[in-house]
Amino acid sequence: LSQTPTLEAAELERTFIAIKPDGVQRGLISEIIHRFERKGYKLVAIKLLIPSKEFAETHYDDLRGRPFFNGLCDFLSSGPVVAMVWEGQGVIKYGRKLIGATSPHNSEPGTIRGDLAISVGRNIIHGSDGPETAKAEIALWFKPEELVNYTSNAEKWLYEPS
Ligand code: IDP
Ligand code: MG
Repeated sequence: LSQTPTLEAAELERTFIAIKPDGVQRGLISEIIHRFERKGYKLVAIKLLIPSKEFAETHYDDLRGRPFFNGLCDFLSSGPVVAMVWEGQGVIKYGRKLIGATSPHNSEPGTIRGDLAISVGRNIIHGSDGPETAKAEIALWFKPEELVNYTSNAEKWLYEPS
């Protein structure tokens, strides 16, 4: 088994994805994971946890002061969340495409929110919105040793040799 990565280090981009309590309660965990997995992205970390209100406030720190902030943080801490890190070329930006627009009303059919959600406050999934937030959110939700480094056997079929 080759452990030589097909991707250049700079292309091994990682993003933080979370299935919110509504997605978990509605039985959409496997549906959501399936969409990232079949695209070709590699799962490098996953855990189920109930975040505290304070933790939710830290996660959504940039939204402090917005009218929906308190309700949003109450909601994120209201039940189990599936926290994940996914890796692949362009996964931060394309992960947001798979997710769809913030409001499911504006999400295209074929996207996770477009296919599976209706209201903005119950839009089932979170995804980092850029490289800086991805880095910060991965560090907030995971200890370094929880990130599993391995070469996926599929990589040589997903990427051209560099
Ligand atoms: P994003 O999840 O698409 O990145 P953000 O603007 O970062 O969207 O907002 C974080 C979350 O806050 C959204 O996913 C949504 O659940 C919630 N939210 C955003 N705007 C509103 C709103 O106008 N009303 C209620 N909830 C909102
Ligand atoms: Mg956001």
